[in-house]
Amino acid sequence: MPNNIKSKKKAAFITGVSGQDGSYLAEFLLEKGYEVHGLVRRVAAENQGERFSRIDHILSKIHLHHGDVSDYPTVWRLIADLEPDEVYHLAAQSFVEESFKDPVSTLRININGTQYLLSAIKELRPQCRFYFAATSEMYGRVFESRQSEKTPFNPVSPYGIAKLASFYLTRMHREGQGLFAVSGILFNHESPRRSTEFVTRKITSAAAKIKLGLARDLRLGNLEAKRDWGYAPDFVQAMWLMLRQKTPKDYVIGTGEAHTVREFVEEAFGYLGLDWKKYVKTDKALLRPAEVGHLCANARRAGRDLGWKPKVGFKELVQMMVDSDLAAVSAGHRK
Ligand code: GDR
Repeated sequence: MPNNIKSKKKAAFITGVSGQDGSYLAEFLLEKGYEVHGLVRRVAAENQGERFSRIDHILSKIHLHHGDVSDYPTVWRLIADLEPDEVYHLAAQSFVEESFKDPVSTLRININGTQYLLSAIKELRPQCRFYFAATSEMYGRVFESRQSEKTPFNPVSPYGIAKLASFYLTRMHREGQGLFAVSGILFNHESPRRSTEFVTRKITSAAAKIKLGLARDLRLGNLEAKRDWGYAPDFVQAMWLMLRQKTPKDYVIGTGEAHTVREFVEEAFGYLGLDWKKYVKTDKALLRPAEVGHLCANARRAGRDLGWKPKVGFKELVQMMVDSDLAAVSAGHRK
């Protein structure tokens, strides 16, 4: 298309498009008729096979841009060139455990990128709507058993602290600079596309391997941590709905049902007819220096304003992930 003829489609720009949420969001926006642009790190571009596995099937339909969200000239140029109508800022160092090992990179990536995007939007494209991927990890050692938009924050990891800084930067640009900039405070959300460093997929992929005789045990850290686990595709719909509102606001997104890691294990192994106690071993090396013990969403505001509610519940989610891993492991083993 010649440069001077602009597509009439709405343009969305997703940072972190090759991740779990980015891939589901890109699919969702394509279905809604958007022109979808995604930012991927150069390292991701170099290992295309594995890193693009989640977006392989839509690569011909989306526009990929290579660069780093913590590089200001790249961010500036992309906002100037793409003139997006909506920006979904999902790119992050998203593994909480890693943030204890490398807090400096976590702070740099998870804070700077947000400020760069907001600055560029403010200068070049102030009508653009901005979504920031905030997190329940910001509640940390919780002050209430169910966390809503009104619950005070109390983060205990470098990851949670960095996300909270970005949450406030987003709010500052909304309240002080007049941008349509909102944060979704998303509780844990999983799927067969989750990477295996996170506990849910670590459990389902190990259970599948044990079932097929390809692994003997599974080492885990804290089994008593409670999380509110939802299904990622339900959550990306909420991101889009937040940008449809008349008044920009932050929203908590979660199912309102919490389970321990132990319950997740029981459900996954039980579904395969395995007694988890024979296979799961706890390993002190996997405990976190500071743990968030109990997270459970109060997503009433999202229900009321966005009409959002989760479609997939806990059991269905676990079983779907186990089924997917069982199929993948058997296919890989047959090759
Ligand atoms: P979380 O997800 O830290 O909640 O952040 P994760 O799956 O890593 O941990 C959940 C809970 O399980 C406990 N746990 C283990 N975790 C991992 N990864 N590996 C283990 O072996 C293990 N054993 C027990 C953890 O201690 C923790 O309590 C996720 C990420 O997606 C964030 O980016 C996101 O912001 C939040 O969810 C909402």
